[in-house]
Amino acid sequence: MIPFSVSFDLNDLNNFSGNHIVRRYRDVKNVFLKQDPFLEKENPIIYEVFEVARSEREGDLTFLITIIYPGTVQGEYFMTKGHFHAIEPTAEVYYGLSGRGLILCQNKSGDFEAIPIEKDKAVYIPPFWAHRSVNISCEPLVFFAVYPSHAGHDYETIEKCGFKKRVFAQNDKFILI
Ligand code: M6P
Ligand code: ZN
Repeated sequence: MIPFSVSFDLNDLNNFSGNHIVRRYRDVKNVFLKQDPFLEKENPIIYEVFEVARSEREGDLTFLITIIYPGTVQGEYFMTKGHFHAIEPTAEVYYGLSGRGLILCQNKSGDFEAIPIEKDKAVYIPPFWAHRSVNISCEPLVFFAVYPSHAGHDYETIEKCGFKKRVFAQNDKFILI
């Protein structure tokens, strides 16, 4: 690989040349506690990822921006599916660009942390911790992320046991339940 740069111009992501991953309500509805007939019908985009992944080789890095739209499913804030890395001893760094959110982190011993993210805040997710991002604001939550290209995504493990806490809206604030 040779050095390169890419543009993440948020006003012009139509011309983005990497992987564009779009998750709509019906793709991710199972991660929410309740279901919503209106969202089922409209099937809006809950979040999307613009990822630059040119290699899966150990030593390379994959980077991306994620946009999680504002909203709730019956009061539970829009969020990502969440995953462990398939190659577990691999970390990840997020850097907040706009909006406000929580990064839910959980390891296989059951330890749980909810780390706030917002513009200009960096979050470190150590190896062995599953991670899920939640938008707790009324604007899109946008962040940059970078992780080792060979890490892979393991969705099944966390899907089976679930995260210990869910994030709900209550009186314009968030609560962890
Ligand atoms: C973050 C990163 C990505 C991930 C994305 C969506 O930006 O961790 O690797 O793909 O969130 O999360 P998920 O894959 O759990 O749906
Ligand atoms: Zn990850």
